[in-house]
Amino acid sequence: MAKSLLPPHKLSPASKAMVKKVIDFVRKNDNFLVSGHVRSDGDALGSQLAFHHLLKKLGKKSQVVCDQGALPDYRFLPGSDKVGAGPEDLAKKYSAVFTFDSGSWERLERISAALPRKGLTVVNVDHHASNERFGDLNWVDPSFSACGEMVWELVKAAGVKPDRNIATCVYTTIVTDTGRFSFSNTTTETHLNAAELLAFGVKPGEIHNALYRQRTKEQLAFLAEVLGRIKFSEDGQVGWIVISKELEQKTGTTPGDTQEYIDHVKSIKGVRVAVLLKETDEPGKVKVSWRTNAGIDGIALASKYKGGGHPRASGATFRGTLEEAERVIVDETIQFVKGIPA
Ligand SMILES: [Mn+2]
Repeated sequence: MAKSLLPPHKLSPASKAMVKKVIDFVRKNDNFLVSGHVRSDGDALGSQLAFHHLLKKLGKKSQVVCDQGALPDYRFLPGSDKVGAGPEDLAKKYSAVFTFDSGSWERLERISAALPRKGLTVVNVDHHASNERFGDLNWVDPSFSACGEMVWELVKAAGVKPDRNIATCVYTTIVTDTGRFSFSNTTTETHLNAAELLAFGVKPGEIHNALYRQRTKEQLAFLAEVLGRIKFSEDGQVGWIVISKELEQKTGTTPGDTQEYIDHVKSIKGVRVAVLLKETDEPGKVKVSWRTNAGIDGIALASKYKGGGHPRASGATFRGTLEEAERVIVDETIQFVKGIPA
């Protein structure tokens, strides 16, 4: 038989050992809370649901609860209709908590705030380089393009037969976290995993339509407003947008997932760092995101504000007004970029 031209999967020895540890842990316990970072995105929610489906196959009980629940964009995911949205949805007792795609315990926000961390066994599964290793078991591997790929490793190692539900959830994690296979985290491994998932009934076109072709006219009008407000540093190397509550009122819509806006800024020729500043519902709290070119460490920019993420995509919370945030963050970013040769 001809030798396969496909490269083999690569999994680090450390991750291989963690997969085994996590599966052993699952087998020894019974009732799990499955959670992820606040306002769970495609990767966080897809990971939680894929893992929930895996647990079901293993005969285990689990409940998925994340702060703000299943956001409208991801309600096509199998199982999303049963996702809890806050502390009021938590059951009384769990033998363990699994967190996915969350760099810190606090990023579960109202969920972690409502749970007694000390009395709970926490398993932390994540691919953020800035992860704080807050779990009793920590499987952190930034080489994965999506946290969902880590769940896929667990599925394969657990010896269950993957089904379309699991495959759809995992595929969604990859599509969303790689920017539809376009970001620098897209690897051979990413495509090998995607190919495997297709073999279990994933329909890429259907997932793409569910994720990117369900927009309302109001959302597009909002995007138009945002695009009209992009600002640039003098040398054009830093581009940014500010999303205020006032803009939401003016357009009568909410921005939803803001990843797209910042990606538009980053798509402009010459822009080495894109910044997004978004007023939150909490006064004095501004959400900041960065997207950077290779060689510019977004985690370094975010860590000053106790944020984190990935080198090319990071975020933090700024305490102050939106105007202060714009002045301070943009200036710091411009200074930071100046020090790094293109
Ligand atoms: Mn992720």
